[in-house]
Amino acid sequence: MPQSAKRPVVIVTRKLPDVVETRMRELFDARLNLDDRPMSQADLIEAVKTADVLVPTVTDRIDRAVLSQAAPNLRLVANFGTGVDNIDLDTARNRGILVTNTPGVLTEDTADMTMALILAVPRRLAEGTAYLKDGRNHWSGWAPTWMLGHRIFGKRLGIIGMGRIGQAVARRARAFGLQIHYHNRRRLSEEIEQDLEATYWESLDQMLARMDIISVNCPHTPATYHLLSARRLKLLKPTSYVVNTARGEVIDENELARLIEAGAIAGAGLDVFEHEPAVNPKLLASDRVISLPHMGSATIEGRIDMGEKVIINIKTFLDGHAPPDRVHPAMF
Ligand code: 8YV
Repeated sequence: MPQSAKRPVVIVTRKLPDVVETRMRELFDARLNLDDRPMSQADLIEAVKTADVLVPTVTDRIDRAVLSQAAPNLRLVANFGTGVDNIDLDTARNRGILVTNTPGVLTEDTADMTMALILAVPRRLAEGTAYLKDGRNHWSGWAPTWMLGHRIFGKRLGIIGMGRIGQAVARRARAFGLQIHYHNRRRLSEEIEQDLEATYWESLDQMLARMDIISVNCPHTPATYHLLSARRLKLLKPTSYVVNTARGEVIDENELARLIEAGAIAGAGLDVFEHEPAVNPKLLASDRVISLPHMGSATIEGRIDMGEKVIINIKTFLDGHAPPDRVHPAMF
């Protein structure tokens, strides 16, 4: 029998960096998506009928309808990404399908992007560059009261979700002179709090009412869906900014857009949206919002590291060991 016939079938839903695809081809019967056409739900159902391992991304909805069609040979869903809100984890667990993700390798890149937005929105970077690029404008030169933004040094940053990425944001923000505040399901150890000079708020409501900048860094789970609800967004100061590099679903996006338009929130830096790839037109139209197309982990290095993690998870699993990044650690 040719070697490829015995090799496990690994279906990868999107185009990955060449070096990752090459390695996958060496190790597995890798079915790649070289033209990067996003898969439909029907394509995903076909894939789970054939695959031993599925490698989806945030753009694939691996829901109950898909997982319930999986053939018994599908034993692992090795997500290319840290967030696993694209996967119905309960159905996967009930069907004995292991799910892994790629934590850790995109922490610094995502924190950099968060910090970039924390700087860019109050200092109006997008407006400045758009002004110069627009041929209809004739810049007459520097003026003392033009393009004024707000200082971030000394302001209060409230981080929602103080996991790896939240803490990496806190480290950067301290270097820029921001005061670090946070809300998290669990309070951090005293040692980490002291190290980050971070103040814990058990009450998210109370924290929101007192911050100058809010950064969303928690995962999207049923418990965090619309955590920043219409009611909570109204607690923010009119001078405050909201930055989100986590998941759009954590914020009531319509209400955020409405409050920015009404001047009840000063602006936002958003890398993620509630109904991606759709973006609320009010947000796109606003000068006070910087919108990015989900670029938080978009570095060549990061995407190669993510691919490497996916390969390690698949390989250890196929070799009969517990893959390192099990979403349900007890499952193996
Ligand atoms: C990834 C992300 O690029 O890993 C995550 O959770 O949000 C992104 O940075 C994307 O999810 C890949 O599937």
